Amino acid sequence: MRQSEYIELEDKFGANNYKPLDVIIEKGEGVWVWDVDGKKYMDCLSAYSAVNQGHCHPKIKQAMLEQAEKLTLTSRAFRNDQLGPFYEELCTLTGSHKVLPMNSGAEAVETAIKAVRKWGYLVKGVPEDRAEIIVCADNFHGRTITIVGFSTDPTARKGFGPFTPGFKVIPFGDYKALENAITPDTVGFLVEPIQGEAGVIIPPEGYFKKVRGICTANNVTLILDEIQTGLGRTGKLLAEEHEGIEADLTLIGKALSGGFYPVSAVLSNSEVLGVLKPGEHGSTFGGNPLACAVARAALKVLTEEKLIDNSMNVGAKFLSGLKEIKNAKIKEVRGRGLLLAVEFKSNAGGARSYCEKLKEQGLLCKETHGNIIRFAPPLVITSEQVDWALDRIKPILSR
Ligand code: IF1
Repeated sequence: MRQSEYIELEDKFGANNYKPLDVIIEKGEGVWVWDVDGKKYMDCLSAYSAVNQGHCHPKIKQAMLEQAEKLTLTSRAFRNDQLGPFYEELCTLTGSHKVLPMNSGAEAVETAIKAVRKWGYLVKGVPEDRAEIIVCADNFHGRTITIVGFSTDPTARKGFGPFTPGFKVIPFGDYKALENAITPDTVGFLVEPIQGEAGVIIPPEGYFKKVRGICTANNVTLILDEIQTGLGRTGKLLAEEHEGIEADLTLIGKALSGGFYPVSAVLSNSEVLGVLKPGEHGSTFGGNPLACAVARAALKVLTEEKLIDNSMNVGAKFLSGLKEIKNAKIKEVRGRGLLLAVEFKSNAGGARSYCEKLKEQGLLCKETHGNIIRFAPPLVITSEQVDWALDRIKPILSR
């Protein structure tokens, strides 16, 4: 089939909720993907940071195949031999006390909301149905009704109400706003360490240290959504390490499976997740043996192959390369580890046309908010491959 025929099929039979670049990918390996005509591209999006370990990593693939031969799903009505070891390995790696496994990122967010509300009533003593959670403007935490209900993006929320009550929005990066928003009914502050969808927005230095202190002082749980920033993307295992803090609840997903399978998790100190009792929460697929086996292999690859250090080192080189680009239309170049962005001025005519030109040159990138290009290649990218990318990006972004 020709590329246009695949596109026609999608347009004819699929819901129209995406506007992808017109490239039909059929194969991937490491940082590379190939389209149905055999054209090779460097993937600079990594499925929004889900394939940090690179496409079709052989060790994760092996774990998946071996587990699929043996057992895939038991439900949580019975136990399975992968869940306990997965819990232990994940807790040891992240220094957590307890894990609650789910599937998508949005489910991890929903789980955290339920857990901190319950904690608020049982432990903090908030009166029933009064719990409040504070979130940030320009957040992105997923697509469920509750989550889009506290989004500030009109496209994400308009037409989907009525929404779940109990959320309060404050500006990102402003710890005084957090201090002022907290009431005796506040049970949690849900925030991304770096706002991804908003355009790789890095908060002011010291923000999270202040936030941690304010949450502790007011008996408010700090919930860090590390679904995009976690698992090496920013040059640390978790982005919270950049500020030397620890969240009460940490949400991970995406790269927890290296892109093979939807696996997410809520990590916590025992007090918060400890409030959930049998029957109060769950999922048919959450914690299934196939997911656990894949996630165990995905975590092992991250550490064994030193992908987190690579993200830090190669990311710094990528960032300084992008900063060398001279173009009056560029407003800012920023990033941490391999989560990088180039923001164009609002009158620059948008970022989409740059993404189209980069595609012609063999690089797949995605614009966000019209005027920002995000560069987030798999963490297996080598220094030479960064040179290859910069050789192509520089001339195009200089125009
Ligand atoms: C799509 C964005 C990235 C996330 C954070 C939770 C979730 C996400 C911080 C939900 C998901 C995805 C979803 C994807 C696009 C993508 C995205 F541009 F929309 F913001 F990565 F930057 N928390 N982000 O980034 O996880 O339920 O999707 O597993 O197409 O909607 P999910």
